[in-house]
Amino acid sequence: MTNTTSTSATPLVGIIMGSTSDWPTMKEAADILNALGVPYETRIVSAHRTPDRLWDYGKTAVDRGLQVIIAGAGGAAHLPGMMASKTRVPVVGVPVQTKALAGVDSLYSIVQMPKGFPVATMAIGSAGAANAGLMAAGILALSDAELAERLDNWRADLSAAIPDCPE
Ligand code: RP5
Repeated sequence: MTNTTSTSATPLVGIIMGSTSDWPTMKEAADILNALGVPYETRIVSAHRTPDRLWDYGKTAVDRGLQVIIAGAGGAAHLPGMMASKTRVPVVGVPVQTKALAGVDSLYSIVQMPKGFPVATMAIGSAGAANAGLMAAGILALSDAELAERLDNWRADLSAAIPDCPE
């Protein structure tokens, strides 16, 4: 999982997470980017366990061509905010659901950033991770007409799949 890309193209999105235990959640973001043909990479980067890795990742993000960073973490979830402090690349934060506090701890750790260093914070858990993928795709689609069309089609397909009645 440390060097996954959806294509051989240079990654435009970095999906980072604090632990391998976050991957089942963060895979939802990867699945969306795969479906939309957006090149990405995945990395384990922990604010607490691998702080030097976090610093290096943030320091090199612009030069490596990353356009969006999706950062997921649970509990004392400092990864998205610390990454936002280290790079101007937009950071989308995903609060991973925890057992002890159901992810409210993760949400509060990510969402209340001080003025000057934003993190676009998604919903707790897998819906948030999928939406992070869609948010990243939407940002990239602003300057990529073909991706914009794929995203519009994805949204239309989702709408068309919603039934009129519950049964
Ligand atoms: C956080 O601690 C990770 O993002 C993960 O959500 C949580 C638990 O990590 P593990 O103990 O499962 O590795 O840093």
